Amino acid sequence: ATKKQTKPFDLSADNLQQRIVHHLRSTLGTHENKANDKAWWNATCSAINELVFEKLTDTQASHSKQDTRAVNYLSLEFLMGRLLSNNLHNLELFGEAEQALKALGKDIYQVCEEEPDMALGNGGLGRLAACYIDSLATLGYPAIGYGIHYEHGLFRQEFKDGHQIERPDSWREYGNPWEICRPESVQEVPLYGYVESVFEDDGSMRKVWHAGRKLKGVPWDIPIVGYGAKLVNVLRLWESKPGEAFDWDVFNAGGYVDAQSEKAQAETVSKVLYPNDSTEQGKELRLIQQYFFCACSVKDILRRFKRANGNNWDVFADKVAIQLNDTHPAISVPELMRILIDEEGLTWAKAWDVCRHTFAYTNHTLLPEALENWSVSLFERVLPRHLEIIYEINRRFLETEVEAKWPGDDEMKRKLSIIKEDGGRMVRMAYLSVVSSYKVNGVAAIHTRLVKKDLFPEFNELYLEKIVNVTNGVTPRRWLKAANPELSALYDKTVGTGWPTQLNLLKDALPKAKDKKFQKEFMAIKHDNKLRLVKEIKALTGVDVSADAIFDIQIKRLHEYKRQQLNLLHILTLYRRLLANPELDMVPRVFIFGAKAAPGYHMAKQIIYAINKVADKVNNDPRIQDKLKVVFMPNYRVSLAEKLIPAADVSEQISTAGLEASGTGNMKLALNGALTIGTLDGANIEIAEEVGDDNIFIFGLNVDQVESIKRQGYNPYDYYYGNAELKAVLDWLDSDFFTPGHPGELSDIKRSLLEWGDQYLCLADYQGYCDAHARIDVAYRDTAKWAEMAIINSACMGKFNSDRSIQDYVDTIWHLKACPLG
Ligand code: 26V
Repeated sequence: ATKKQTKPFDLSADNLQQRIVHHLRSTLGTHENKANDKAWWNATCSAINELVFEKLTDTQASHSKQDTRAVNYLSLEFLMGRLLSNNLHNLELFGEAEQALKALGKDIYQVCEEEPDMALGNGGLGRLAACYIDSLATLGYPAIGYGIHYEHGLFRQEFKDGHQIERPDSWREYGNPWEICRPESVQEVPLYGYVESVFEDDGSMRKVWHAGRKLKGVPWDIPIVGYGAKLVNVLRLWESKPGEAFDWDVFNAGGYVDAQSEKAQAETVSKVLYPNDSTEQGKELRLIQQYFFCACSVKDILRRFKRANGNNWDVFADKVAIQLNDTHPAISVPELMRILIDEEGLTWAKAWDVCRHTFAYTNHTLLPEALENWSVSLFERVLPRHLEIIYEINRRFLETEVEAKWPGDDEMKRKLSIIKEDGGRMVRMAYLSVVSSYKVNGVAAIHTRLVKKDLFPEFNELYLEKIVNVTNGVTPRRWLKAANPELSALYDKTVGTGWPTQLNLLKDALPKAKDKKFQKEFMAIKHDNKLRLVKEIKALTGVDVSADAIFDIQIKRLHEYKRQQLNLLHILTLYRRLLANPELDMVPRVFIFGAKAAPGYHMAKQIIYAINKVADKVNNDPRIQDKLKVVFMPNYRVSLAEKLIPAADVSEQISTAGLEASGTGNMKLALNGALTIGTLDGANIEIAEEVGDDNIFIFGLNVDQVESIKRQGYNPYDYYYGNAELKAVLDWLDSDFFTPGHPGELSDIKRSLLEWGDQYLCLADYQGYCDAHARIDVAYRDTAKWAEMAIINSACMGKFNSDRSIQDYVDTIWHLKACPLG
């Protein structure tokens, strides 16, 4: 028998109840008789904060004493979602809080619903950062997350006549109980201006950057409680303000209004999260955002380093690791170089050595349009000194490293140059990141293979061992324990309560996969979760669906490469078959979508519109006897994912092979007992390895086949004319069947799949995809077999615990020592 672990806080429900009431009265100035749910939420958060901040202080004291290497996770995005229920679970106080609130006449789930999502991210990359800071704290590693304190997170999505419209998201309009401002750690950020060369008496030369403007970075700290609360780390988010005294003269000259507009300009920098997650637009404000938060973070890191180590730069990299979450924070490399050389007086060689042992870079995408290239002229205007430094990094890289490896090869120098010369001069941020980092990683095995083979083949030759794989993971605390309490309780009962940290323990349930009683329990939980979702669907969309249907779910950003349009083609195929034969024997299906489109991404918005229009028609067509329903849930976000994922039977992971770097939704869905229909792409491949080929519905072209079909010259018309059903559904989109009186409204989708070349090979994969869905229909009828497969999927997800990912980062990249509180 294992020893009962002690809880982080020995707090009774009674005690917690008193604390909540205390905060309701004294922090919020209200009273039990008149408090609304929002106030109860706020009071509960405050009661929890009291406990958490104590541990935060302890953690910081213990860090500065032990002074071991810490990782600084730099990311433009942290998609945190809600914090209350997560923090309660991590503090192992959820039960007590539930009881306390119940005694006060409140339902904890309803209270948690009051919390706005912290939607400071677009999708996979931002949510990954959130899972990783949870795991870092859980494993007791010293870590800080650095990001931007956006006033507005990702836009709120509404549908109007089926079209997406974007509304501002104001997650902290009336304050946020989790964050604390740290005015004592404000940083100053220079921008624009010019560089002066100052010649010293000894003949040496020094560069001085005279900034044209200064911003102020104000840090807001959010405590990150790991599971079991071994320590409390912090997420530090920077808010931009006008620099000290910068509007003083204008102000004194009676320019109060002008001063206000300068103030507004400065505050614009952290105003809003860019809602694109694939196209680089080269916007000045985005570059300033990146530099602003990198400059604040690097200065913050240096301040802490100096406090402990003075100017002993020899040990810098022993104390500091900086992880670049994609290239977005890559400007922190020339920023650190600038400070070390221009302000600390280090030689170039020494400063470069420091950087090369400090930075590591994670690549999250191979899509060429998502690779960041900044125009040299923009750089020159905004960050003149950084451009000089990048030139010098590039010169030395080409003249020493490239020259040594490929002597006299000018073509190679042109190819690997950090500055792209043809078609407008650009800074290639990915090359800058690879050259400056001591490790570069991809996020799933296949992705890393392609990063080496297709994205950075020469760098991979030049720097052996630099590119490594760390397969993504997700936190089982949020994505199973908190999101699926019933299944969690079943696992507690079956494999013990250690699984939230040791997710491999779920495997102990495998012997029960064929057990009828266990299957019944497992599927009854799924059914309960589906019933809850049925209500949510009704409330959000007005559509009635039955929990007896297969819930087939595709939730992710809307992107042509993720192929929501392929899902739609299959739905149209089923609809057509049903219209031809209303008695068709099929298991009823509900196709559920959740997806936001980048506001400027026309085709993505067209696909949303088409799905909504098809849904209108299908859901109101009595001929098909409810065998088919289509639901597009508006405003997909973390808190909605937490409701959808536990209710899924089928998980759609259908990207064109080679284009989805990893995917993480695929892991969350399988963990909650959904079966994957997917291509051999990203982490799907590793999921298939874990669950076995018989427990996953794989279809379509693999990476090699995609490559070869593209090489041969892909012709979508071959598939169009060669497949009568495919032709019929595509032609259907040209009619006004789904948009009565407005023919052609959905034609762009057909055009993109035929005339515009079907870049993502939907038509090539169409038949395989339909066949895989037919196999699902057959499999679902065998309820025992389906239950067994669902159990196997869930129980085999141990590998995809983000704690495992973080341990991989620690072992291969960061080399940290765990420092749990005593
Ligand atoms: C890219 C860009 C391009 C420039 C404009 C602003 C912007 C903002 C975000 C991004 C990120 C795109 C990369 C991304 O989210 N990749 C996803 O990363 C996940 C975590 O590794 C992975 O599971 C997904 O497969 C991958 O698409």
